[in-house]
Amino acid sequence: MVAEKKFDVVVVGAGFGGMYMLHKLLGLGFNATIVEAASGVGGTWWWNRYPGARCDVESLEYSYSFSDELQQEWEWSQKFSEGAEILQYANHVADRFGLRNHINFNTKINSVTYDESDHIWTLKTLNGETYKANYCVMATGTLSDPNEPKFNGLHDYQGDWYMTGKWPHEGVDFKGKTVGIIGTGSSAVQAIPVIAKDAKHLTVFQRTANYSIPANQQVLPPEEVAEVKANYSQIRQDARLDQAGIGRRNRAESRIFEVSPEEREAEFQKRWDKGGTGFTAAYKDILETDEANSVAAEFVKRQIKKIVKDPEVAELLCPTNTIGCKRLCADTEYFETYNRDNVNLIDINQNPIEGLYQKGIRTENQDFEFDIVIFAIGFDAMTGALKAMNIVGKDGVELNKKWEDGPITYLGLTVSGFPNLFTITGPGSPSVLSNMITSIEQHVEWISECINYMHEQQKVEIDADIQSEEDWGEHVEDVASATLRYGCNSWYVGANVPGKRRIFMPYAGGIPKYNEKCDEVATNGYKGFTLV
Ligand code: N01
Repeated sequence: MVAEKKFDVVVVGAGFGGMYMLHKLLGLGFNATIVEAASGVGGTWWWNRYPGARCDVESLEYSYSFSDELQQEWEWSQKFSEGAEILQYANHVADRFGLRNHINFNTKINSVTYDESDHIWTLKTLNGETYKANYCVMATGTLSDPNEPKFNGLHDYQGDWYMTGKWPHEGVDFKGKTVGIIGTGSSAVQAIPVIAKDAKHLTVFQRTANYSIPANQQVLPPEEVAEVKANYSQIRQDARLDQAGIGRRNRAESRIFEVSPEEREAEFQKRWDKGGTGFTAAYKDILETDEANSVAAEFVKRQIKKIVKDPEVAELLCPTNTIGCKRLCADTEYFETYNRDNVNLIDINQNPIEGLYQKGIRTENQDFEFDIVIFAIGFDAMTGALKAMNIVGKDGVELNKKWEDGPITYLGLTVSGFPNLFTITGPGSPSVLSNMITSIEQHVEWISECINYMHEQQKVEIDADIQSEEDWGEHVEDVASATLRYGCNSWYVGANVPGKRRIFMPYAGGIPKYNEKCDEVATNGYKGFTLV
């Protein structure tokens, strides 16, 4: 019989959200713990160890700001950090702030139930343990529930297969191997150039061509690091005032047709050469109007055609949707890779995949033999990890049932009927449309202040009002529908998961407006919530 463990707060997940949440709660004197399914910290970076994995937000900004000592002492080596370096940083944070002893690794939650008589959440784990807590914080990540491949014949396939989102920690040796990869999203765009260099042959199966901007990866110049470190506090403040939570983003004030064609060509070229996803911030209206968007999109397509030597392959690689509608990728020699003799591209719209067979992938027109197949097919984004935990709130209402028609939240932080439970970067918050760490820090600070307020005021339950939740849901929908992101079949709207209700999940109104609303709610005694 395993004893029950009782805490003030149980945090689920030891990624960047969970670790800062734990640090904050311990600092306030709460009895808090983390439960984590993995055997180490780092969340997304613990799982996504595919070749080429790196962050598309610059290292100097994709890092915690809460401790000046930490940001001054940590040395990032490259402009965009590799996954392994981010994982080292996560481990450093866990050790530096003494978090490790408060984390229960290899502990996967499979039910979370609220008892309204004593206002206690009960979390049960797969290995039969029970945790009880007054508050529960879900720091379970937004892209943490990878889509399992559901292709016909997968079990007949006798080669090795891997998912980018659950990459083996010992690595995969591609030398001398024939490899097939399904998917051309951010994960594949990063993995393909690296795998192509090692493999005997690589075949890429593309359903939708993707826009990608070169990362222009480089070793961080010491003078840039010194300048950022000298101005960190201003940069971090600016990040909280930037739409996407990036302090040094050069966001243009003008609209695209206010400048001459020569001027915008030069601006796009400058941003292409600089590298990274700041490309779509060149003009205010790129994500607002089709006309503006197509000018930016055409620039990128011209670059693809300049890079890729085979005109047919180049044409296939040119996206047909609006730029920025799906998450923009940042790459290192992605398009150049298609000039290699050992790489070919299959358009599965013309030649659909029927499934796998003993030796590889079978399409309508051809059988492909592979030693290794890689599924880079994305995630059940934003809701997958939460739904997998079987969360049951007041009156026995299941979160999965409540969210059947799409996730609805108050501020992306709470769900009505699920009191004392918070989500970090949940649906309805800027989350994946922002620098995740900027958003995580704001959420953690809001949640810890809220829990502290509850404690000081001797309150035992906080629950979002249904009306506030509905109003927020409408607002999230309104701001999303005003952007071009609303229109295409992206994981932002759940279109990549068959049967998932189409709803724009992140908050597209930008960080400043969002933070202002959160602050207003808190300073008005948690307006829109009922406190018991
Ligand atoms: O997943 P994706 P991802 N048959 O969903 C295709 C973050 N991230 O893991 O577009 C054939 O973007 C699918 O095709 P389509 C980042 O936010 C960040 O690559 O649906 N193909 C698509 O091409 C990113 O956006 C970094 O038509 C199928 C691909 O698989 C998010 O994670 C690095 C298919 C999936 O692309 C997800 O990226 C990596 C099927 N049945 C990831 N199902 C950073 O740099 C899906 N596809 C921080």
